[in-house]
Amino acid sequence: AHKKQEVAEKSSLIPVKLLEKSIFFQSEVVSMKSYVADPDRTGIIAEFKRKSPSKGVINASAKVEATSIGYMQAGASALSILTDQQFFGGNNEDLIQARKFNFCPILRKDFIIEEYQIIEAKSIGADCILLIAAALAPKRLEELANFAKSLGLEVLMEVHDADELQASLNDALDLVGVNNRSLKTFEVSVDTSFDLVNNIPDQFVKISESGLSKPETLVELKKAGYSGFLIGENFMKSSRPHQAAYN
Ligand code: IGP
Repeated sequence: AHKKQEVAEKSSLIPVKLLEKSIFFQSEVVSMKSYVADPDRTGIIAEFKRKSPSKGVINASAKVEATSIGYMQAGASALSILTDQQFFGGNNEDLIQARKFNFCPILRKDFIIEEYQIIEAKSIGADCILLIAAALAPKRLEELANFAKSLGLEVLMEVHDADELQASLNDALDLVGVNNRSLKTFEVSVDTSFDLVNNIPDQFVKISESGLSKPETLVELKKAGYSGFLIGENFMKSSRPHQAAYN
């Protein structure tokens, strides 16, 4: 409690005490791990993002309510909502809206580096947070993962290569995502997922992230051991993202 207080006092953000009063903070988390690993579901984590550093504006007019409901009706297992404003054009209100209209696991997609953001994630209705191995020292990543677990949230760790994976794996994680998009060149290669799958212990639910569009690729990834598929741009570039999700 002390630590949380310190974080809040350092910032000009909403005090932790208020965040903790949110109805979402008090509600039970929906398990991303079990929804994504459920063989009777598709494993697709459908993402809402308006723009990205690699593509610029993808869709400026899509509404988060219709899109998120449509994604779930089309058979997604879970939602990923960008809350980063600067690079992805998202905000916390998007996640709150998605939460109000859907009973399903929701991933808060953002660059999380401190405890405050994790408390905030829970207060806006997220069930799972993203921790990016490339952005955090392994010890710090584990500390943040344990903090998230202490609030009942699940944790998805994202890696780009075998070194990150080896350095940062820890028991507090629930899901491990392999990002097919290089952070440095923005180039996408699904081979990254195929190369790393056997380095991920089976206790973690395995997710392949980015650049996915073909059903055949998902079938191959599933055979290789992935249960989750994070798809954004391929849906969002359509004027009706949720209809794209049906195809
Ligand atoms: C989705 P795509 O290529 O389907 O739009 O990718 C998702 O993997 C991507 O948005 C993403 C991301 C991230 C965004 C993966 N890791 C970290 C922001 C931060």
